[in-house]
Amino acid sequence: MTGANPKPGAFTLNGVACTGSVGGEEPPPDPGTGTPVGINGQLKVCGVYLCNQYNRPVQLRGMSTHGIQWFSRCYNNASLDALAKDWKSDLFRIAMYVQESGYETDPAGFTSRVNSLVDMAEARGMYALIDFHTLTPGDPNYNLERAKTFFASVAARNADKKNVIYEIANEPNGVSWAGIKSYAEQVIPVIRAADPDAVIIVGTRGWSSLGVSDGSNEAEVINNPVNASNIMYAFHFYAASHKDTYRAAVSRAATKLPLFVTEFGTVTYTGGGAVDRASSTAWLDLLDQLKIGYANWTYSDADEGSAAFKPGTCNGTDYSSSGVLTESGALLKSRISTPDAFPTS
Ligand code: IDC
Repeated sequence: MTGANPKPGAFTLNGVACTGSVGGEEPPPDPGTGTPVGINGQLKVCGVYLCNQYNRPVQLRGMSTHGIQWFSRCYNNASLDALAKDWKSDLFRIAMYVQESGYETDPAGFTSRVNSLVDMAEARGMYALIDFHTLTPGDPNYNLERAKTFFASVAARNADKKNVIYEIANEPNGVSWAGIKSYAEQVIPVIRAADPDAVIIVGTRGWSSLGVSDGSNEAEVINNPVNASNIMYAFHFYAASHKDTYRAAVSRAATKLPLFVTEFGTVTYTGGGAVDRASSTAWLDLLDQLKIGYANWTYSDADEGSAAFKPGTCNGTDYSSSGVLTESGALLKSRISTPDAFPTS
């Protein structure tokens, strides 16, 4: 289903190209003509931007799960409905830890859980960011074989979908950029072999700080980029910990590198503490100005300042009223739910 390649049943509604079912195949769930995926279709990298099916830059704004091994109960039809309809989220990041009781303990089970969350996002017209959430150990090469197995499977299974973005290493740490680049150049071809047109996001040195948290900077990536096309680089920040120095690096890097903030928090890098409203607002204003997409940590009821919901929310069915939101959740909902104005020609 692409605008450039109409199929039987294609039609246009409110200026948006749509298709009905394709003969002989199961029709994909109708994401709705006004949804982020319905409007933007298959994404691609153009220059330093993420672009939609009309080759126009788009900024995707959304939320990240907490570790799905711990907060599975937070991801259900009611919570995903709230994210799509009330938050008007463009994006749902699926944080699949590899260690800490994650993927390595049950590869088949976690692969299947990720796929079902991809489907739940697709049914609501949201992009799904599949996050291979490496964290400890920080060298992604430790998980190279697991990454190849996992991505071969999810890329084959989701190849025909338009809503999938792959994030191959959450936060490399204690590893050189050369080591990360080597990992990326081995994992990307595995994804491309199965799903040639999807956007892939590569983590950067120093917990995806473009090297800044390791005393380096974006030059190491600009001077030695990953040898692959249609890729972006991840940048992460925690607003109470990472301020002007980091914002300056992003401002410089954004003129040279396609960046995606696949994770950030309004609090400190521990995931806890108070919301830093001033720094969070400065960051979000900068990302809006640069059209850099983002996913906030976390769409969960974890008992920590970064969580969007108050503890216990996921034991119930109400994800919509203002009373279930934390300060961070209220701030993010107010930012994410504003109109996108995605270009449609
Ligand atoms: C944190 C969680 C916390 C958990 C910890 C260890 O919020 O509940 O105990 O991980 O798994 C990151 C990581 C992300 C961290 C988050 C906050 O990507 O996994 O989540 N953070 O510390 N990078 C910087 C901050």
